Amino acid sequence: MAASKKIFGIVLAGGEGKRLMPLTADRAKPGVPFGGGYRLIDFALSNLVNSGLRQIVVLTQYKSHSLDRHVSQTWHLDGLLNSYIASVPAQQRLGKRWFSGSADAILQSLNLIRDEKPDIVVVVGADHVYRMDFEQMIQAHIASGKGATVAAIRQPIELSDQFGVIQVSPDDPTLIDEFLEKPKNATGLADAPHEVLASMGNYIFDADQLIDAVIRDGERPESSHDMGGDIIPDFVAAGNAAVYDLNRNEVPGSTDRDRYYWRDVGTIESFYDAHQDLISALPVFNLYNEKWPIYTQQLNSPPAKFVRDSKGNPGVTVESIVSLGCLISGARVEGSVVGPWTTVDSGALVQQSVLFDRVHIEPDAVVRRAILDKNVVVLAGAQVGVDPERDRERGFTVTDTGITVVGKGVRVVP
Ligand code: ADQ
Repeated sequence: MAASKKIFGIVLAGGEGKRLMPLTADRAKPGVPFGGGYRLIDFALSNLVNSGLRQIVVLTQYKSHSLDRHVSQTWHLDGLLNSYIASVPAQQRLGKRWFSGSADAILQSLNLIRDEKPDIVVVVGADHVYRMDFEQMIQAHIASGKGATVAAIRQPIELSDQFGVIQVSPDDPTLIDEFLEKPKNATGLADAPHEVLASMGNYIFDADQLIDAVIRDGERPESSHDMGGDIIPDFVAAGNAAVYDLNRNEVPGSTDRDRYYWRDVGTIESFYDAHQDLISALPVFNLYNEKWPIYTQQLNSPPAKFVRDSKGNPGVTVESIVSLGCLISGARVEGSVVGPWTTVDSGALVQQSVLFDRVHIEPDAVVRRAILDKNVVVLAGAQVGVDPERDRERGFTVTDTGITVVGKGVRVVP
């Protein structure tokens, strides 16, 4: 860890995640299951812990119960040397109000920073799938001499309105000249007109400067109290913000395919696509990198099992991830991610789908290009994801690209 500097980590986990509905109807976005047994927040926390951080707070507020439970049950460090990961719900320390934005979440949590007196604060979002060594970014931050450093990655220009878009100085490619939060019209990069340099929503600050910035921001009634919308533009206006390109980051054990992988999984489409990235033989994002593990709760569950049904039909699964506790009996699962304790029965077919935990697919059911939340039951002979119009009529969410999403506990009838 950056020699002798004291580092404190803040995970912003209070967003509503409206664009992931109905998956966020009952849980905060960082608590949404991902890739079988993981939750989205596991990626940010694994990156921080693998980077050597040992004092981390997770700021939550919106429907945070299952997220809080996951963090407290899974993410305990050993307690030596004052190591901890603490989930801290909004506490209304500055009056009877919730966090009005991500900067306000930090303002309302300043006591946590002041208690530790860190030199440097790492602030990260909680809803991205990626690997990143923050230690290398901290070194770059210290070398830059700036008060803030923003992690960045190139993205297609048509996605500009979803990201903070960075222009670097022509004289110094590490200095941010302009930062526009989610611009409608962005200018492409000089060497790649169809790309922009997008903020990853991960920042490093000199602790004192972050504290001053959020206090100043709290005094501005016109501010939206947002890290990307207000705090970072402030540092940029003062010529005090550096950029750190993910391309400079070397994560141990990364493959050529997943070295610079980063996905914002804030929409159903991107959430679905990120699952597809996991499952091929040469995955675009490799969960099996033991040098930079992605940690999650260790379930006390039996292994997945694949058996023939009573008619002798085999349970067959290809290009898929199947979690602990699953039973695939005389059914076929293709190109799918199957969460813990899910069953797929005789004659059923599951294709290019994402099943959360404890989903039950009864005999002869068909599930195609669908995301099924926890405890969904697809009754015998029922179909989902096969006829988008019918799925819409039944009240399921169907995206423009034809992905059907079925909310928690729904029984899908034939
Ligand atoms: P968004 O992800 O759209 O853009 P936001 O909705 O503020 O920004 O979410 C950022 C993180 O803060 C998420 O982890 C979210 O859970 C959390 N958060 C949001 N509101 C919060 C609140 N009131 N209290 C606590 N936590 C809260 C951001 C940046 C962009 C950048 C993209 C990258 O603003 O500049 O490009 O991330 O995806």
